[in-house]
Amino acid sequence: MTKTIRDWFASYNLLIFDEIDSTNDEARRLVEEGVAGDFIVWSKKQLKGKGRYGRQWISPEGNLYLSILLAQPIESSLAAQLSFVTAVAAGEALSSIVGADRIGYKWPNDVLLNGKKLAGILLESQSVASSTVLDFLVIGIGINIKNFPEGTDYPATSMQAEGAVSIINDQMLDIFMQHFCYWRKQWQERGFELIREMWLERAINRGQVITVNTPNERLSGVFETLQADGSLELKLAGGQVCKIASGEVYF
Ligand code: BT5
Repeated sequence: MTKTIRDWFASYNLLIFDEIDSTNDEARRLVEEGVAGDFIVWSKKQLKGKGRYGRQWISPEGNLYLSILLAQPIESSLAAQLSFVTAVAAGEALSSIVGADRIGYKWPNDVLLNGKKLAGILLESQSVASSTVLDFLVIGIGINIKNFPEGTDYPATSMQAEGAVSIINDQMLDIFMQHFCYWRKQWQERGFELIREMWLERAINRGQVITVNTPNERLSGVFETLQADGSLELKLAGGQVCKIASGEVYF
């Protein structure tokens, strides 16, 4: 393991691994071991990369696997917004490489390239029971640069497969982190509305009928908008408006 500090984000320590089980798990372990302040765990590959709901994130060498540990206490109600800050940062970073019209967002946490899943985001946090403030937040992001898995529920892709062949892992890290720092600052200074608008501009299938599997039920309706707390607003056939906090979208 080596440790460096990049000049463009001097406030983050960068911890680099050749391989690790999961960068999110390593970030959490490092906090438990007493590492203080914001830091980044970057690994060339993951042996047990994680998606949401205990799913697997397939993580061979050649892609970007990164977790950002934010150490400042944050209101739990604001944490979901950071998932969208991260998606917008990734979307803007990727747009600067592949062109803006090829990038889309799929609620809640996917960045798409040419309509296929290129990147996923996983937020994990810890708080004292009953507290509304999180002790820390881990923002994990995986971006497929060279490889992508076949046969996933939602079609996947990589930058290389879509023709962006010249980018390499550490360039992508640089570009993503520059955008993350910028959009995090925008969010801190101006609030969520700008991020929400940026996300909605590239949200795919807005205004169309979509199906959402929530932990309790399966709902179909028109994808109306993204609410201020990050939930999806769906208008059902009978006109009833539903607010969905977590789930899986199908088109
Ligand atoms: C996500 O979950 O999309 C969040 C993925 C977060 C990964 C990062 S990598 C760095 C950090 N460390 C970790 O351990 N995780 C984070 P979800 O929405 O649940 O999507 C998971 C689903 O996407 C899987 O069930 C597969 O169908 C599909 N999938 C798995 N690996 C993929 C990949 N490399 N590219 C595209 N789709 C993939």
